[in-house]
Amino acid sequence: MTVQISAFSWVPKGARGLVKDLRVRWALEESGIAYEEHLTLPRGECPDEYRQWQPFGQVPAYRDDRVEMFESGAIVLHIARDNPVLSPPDRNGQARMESWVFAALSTIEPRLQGIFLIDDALAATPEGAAFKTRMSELLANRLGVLSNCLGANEYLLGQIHRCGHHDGNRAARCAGTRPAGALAGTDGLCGTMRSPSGICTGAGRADGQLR
Ligand SMILES: N[C@@H](CCC(=O)N[C@@H](CS)C(=O)NCC(=O)O)C(=O)O
Repeated sequence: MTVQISAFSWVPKGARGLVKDLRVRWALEESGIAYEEHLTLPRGECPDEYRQWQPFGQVPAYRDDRVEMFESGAIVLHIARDNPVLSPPDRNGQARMESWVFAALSTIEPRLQGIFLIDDALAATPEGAAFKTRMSELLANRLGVLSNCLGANEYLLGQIHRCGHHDGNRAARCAGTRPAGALAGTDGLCGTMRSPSGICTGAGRADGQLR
């Protein structure tokens, strides 16, 4: 069967290009794996049968002829498994790649979410502004470490092993548009941000989602 991924049939303007099916599209595009979209509706509007596939009613969900699964990180690791474009051939390299995927999801992303979720009304209060500033500092620290690890290299691991780099790019992109100053001192990430091909190498349809 052709690989299927779920996506929302409609996304508000501010969220376009940030929806997490992008991670899966990116891995598939880089691997040259054809896929089709299963479109669904967000939150309470999603049909019950979709929850059999994604219990929280979120996107993305994924299926191929061997597995049916959800959670973007798990899906990306599944795609990367046995795939020399995304995963190093040796066990240690694979372990490093997996480490970066988890770092993206559990070390970097929560810092970003703290800023992303605070709404404008709360951010306008002194407490909200202080919280946002603190979260921006914490995010800048994480992005600084990521930038140091990236150095002058295009990828965190080797030349073509791109898993784990994705969320660094995403975090950098979001940080660039939302928490002012979070990218200070992260030259490597800024360079990647400036280069469209660096953000979305070979990902035609994923690039489409960015618009
Ligand atoms: N941890 C999940 C998070 C998925 C997620 O937050 N998806 C968002 C879109 S970016 C969503 O479906 N939001 C609607 C909702 O939570 O009801 C993953 O990485 O797959």
